Amino acid sequence: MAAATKSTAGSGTKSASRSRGAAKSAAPAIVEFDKDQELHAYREMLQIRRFEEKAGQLYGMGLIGGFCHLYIGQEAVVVGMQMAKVDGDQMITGYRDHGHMLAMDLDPKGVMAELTGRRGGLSKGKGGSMHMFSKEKHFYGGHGIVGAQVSLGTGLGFANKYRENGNVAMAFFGDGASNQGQVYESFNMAQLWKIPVIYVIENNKYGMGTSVERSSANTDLSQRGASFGIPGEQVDGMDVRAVMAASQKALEHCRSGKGPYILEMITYRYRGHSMSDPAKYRSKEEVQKMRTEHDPIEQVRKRVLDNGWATEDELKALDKDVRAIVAEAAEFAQTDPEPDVSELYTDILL
Ligand SMILES: Cc1ncc(C[n+]2csc(CCOP(=O)(O)OP(=O)(O)O)c2C)c(N)n1
Ligand SMILES: [Mg+2]
Repeated sequence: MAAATKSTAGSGTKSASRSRGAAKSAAPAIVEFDKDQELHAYREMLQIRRFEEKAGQLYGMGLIGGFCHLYIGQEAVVVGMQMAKVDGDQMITGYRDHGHMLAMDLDPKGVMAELTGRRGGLSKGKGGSMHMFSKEKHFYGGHGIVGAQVSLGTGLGFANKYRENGNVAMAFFGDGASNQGQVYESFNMAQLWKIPVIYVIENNKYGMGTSVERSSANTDLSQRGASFGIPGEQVDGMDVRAVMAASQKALEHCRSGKGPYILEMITYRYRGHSMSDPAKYRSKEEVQKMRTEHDPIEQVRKRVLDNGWATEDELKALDKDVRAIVAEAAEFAQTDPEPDVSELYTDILL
């Protein structure tokens, strides 16, 4: 039996399938991945990890201005959801957005060049880390205002319903953002109008330097929709299989016209809130424990090797491939020119 059904990530006291409250939905049984799925998940998560490591390096070299929030540790959340969605389903998130963009198939060169403010960046070098979009790939940002994407994501879901296109919007936000007022205005409307939107709460245990326990009266965030009758469940967000299984169930719920769904992904960020965070609010041991016992990529790697689906050498070659893609992106992000001065007054609302 897969370990993922037995434990949630980290040292939290909650279990992935514990039931409480009227709207609590039972977690689906773990779906074992086949070889292709494991290797796909491995590659996608590794690409995000290597991209973020490189972004951290470029930031350290002074090549990235402004904010930069890394997604390292949380990769399974977005990759598991990507594996469950269908074409046309939208994603929208906050400022910790690089992983979502890579999972939505946005060009790593375009993302990295946006971080360094170059003209080949996805927002022509004028948006930076927190502000990138792609209508073509159904990615709607990249938002710096905590919680803003929840209302906007509800609007994306409303558009799906209005257009009868069968798609579902996925609005990602953090444990800190889950205490924002506009989240509940959105919940009310979404349930009232049966809007196809999944509220994905990425509970990485901290909002900046404040732990969930210090900021939230009820730390079972999956139940935040209970008073509206929105079903929700906690998911082991470090296990990509658990994420995919829960996402499939939630997507099916929304697509069949039953309205919104809440998925609380129990996850963890290894790095500070942003690059300027000394992270004094948690111990090194806590971070190390998550890395060694719950790492989303290591879990897949171990299963792949145990099943004999790839050798160490083959995984090394895959890592080399991924590193080459990231190196190319970093090279482009350092050599592409900055935007022309004439761009200063374009793409803005006056
Ligand atoms: C409306 C608003 N209030 C405060 C901030 C400052 N701020 C930026 S990130 C953040 C913490 C959010 O934490 P969480 O939602 O848990 O997301 P995480 O950073 O952990 O991914 C705060 C308070 C902001 N950007 N917008
Ligand atoms: Mg958080």
